[in-house]
Amino acid sequence: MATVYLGLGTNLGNKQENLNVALQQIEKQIGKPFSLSAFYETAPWGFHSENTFLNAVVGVETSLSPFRLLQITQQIEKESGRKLKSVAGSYEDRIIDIDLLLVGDMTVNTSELSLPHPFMTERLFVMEPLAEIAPDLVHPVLKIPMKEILIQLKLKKQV
Ligand code: PH2
Ligand code: MG
Ligand code: MG
Repeated sequence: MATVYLGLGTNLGNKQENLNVALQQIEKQIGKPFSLSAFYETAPWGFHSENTFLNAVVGVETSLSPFRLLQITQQIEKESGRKLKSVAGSYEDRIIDIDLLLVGDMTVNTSELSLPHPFMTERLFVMEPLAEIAPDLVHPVLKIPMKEILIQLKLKKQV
């Protein structure tokens, strides 16, 4: 079994509902969440859009492999009606995005999947909910607890 943290984001339609539908599917297809953050309203990061995001992080225990998890989360995105994946490095509005942040302390570096998520420590919309539910969880590569990474990120954003 591995402890998995998934990042959820939506900035189209009924965002609350989109997160709830994704969470139901995660419970059905991956495992029962042991922890769920609050839903955070956040400004679009890395692209321009008039639609603010609702972001959350959920923790799940599962024996599924990282690649199986990727397949399942992409299938849930598709079934929720997500049309566009980011093309050539530019982001798009989306009904639901489910990102694999951490799968235990596994590291994966392939073209389809990188673990830990390579940008998670740069993004307040990930680190805020993650540090809420797992403040003492140590990042498997940086070896720093999430609450510390969040403090450092907030300081960096002030500069
Ligand atoms: N996801 C992105 C790019 N930018 N900004 C916010 N606020 N929330 C997101 O979930 C998000 C984003 C890429 O997936
Ligand atoms: Mg994403
Ligand atoms: Mg994604």
